Amino acid sequence: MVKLMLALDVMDKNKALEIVKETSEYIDAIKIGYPLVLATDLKIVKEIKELSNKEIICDFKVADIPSTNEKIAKLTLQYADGIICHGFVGEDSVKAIQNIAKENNKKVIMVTEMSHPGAVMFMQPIANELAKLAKKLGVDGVVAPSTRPERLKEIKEIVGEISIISPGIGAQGGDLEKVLRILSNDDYIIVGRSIYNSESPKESAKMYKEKLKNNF
Ligand code: FNU
Repeated sequence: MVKLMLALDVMDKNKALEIVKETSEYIDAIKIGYPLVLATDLKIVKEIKELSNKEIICDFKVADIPSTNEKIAKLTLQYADGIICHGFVGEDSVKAIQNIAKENNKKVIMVTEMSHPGAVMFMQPIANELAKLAKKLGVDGVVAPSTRPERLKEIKEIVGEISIISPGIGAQGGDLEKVLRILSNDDYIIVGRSIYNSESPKESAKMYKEKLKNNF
């Protein structure tokens, strides 16, 4: 079954913990990014891991020189199960993160093409090359857009067995039915606002989980 990753981009600690408790029976993984970590601190990752016992991925889109990437990965992977990085900075920068992740048995997920409209400007033209790099380096996952199913399909064909983590369902308007025809077991959809901003995050998470179970 395709897995459900909750993007927990709220900026209040209690709200974050509440949403995790409410939705945990329906979600498979939690993605924590800058909004929540900057509003609180990195230890929120540890707290949410202990509370939920779910896979926790830090979406820090790390994009620096190898030695700085290494420091960021070390700090993040003390608590998180995986980290998202950019590939456009080059092979050495990604490898630096992979080295830290391997030592700790953690995941590295690389962005190929982003889901927002602006990604067509600079990212889309190089996204297939990034997908090839992801495959060559043997990363544990790639981010590819649910907002452009035809691109999602192309990137999936390039990366083969590597898991896809796909944002864009819900608030960004991605078509879940189309996306589920492309994704396979062990891939993930990422859903944020349409769960945490809904009247009942629990019901919304449940609805997504059921759609994934029934393959729509
Ligand atoms: P929602 N995200 C994204 N597109 O949306 N990491 C990308 O290409 C990408 C991401 C994240 O729209 C975004 O930052 F690489 O509220 C947010 O955390 O469902 C989540 O995926 C989507 O949230």
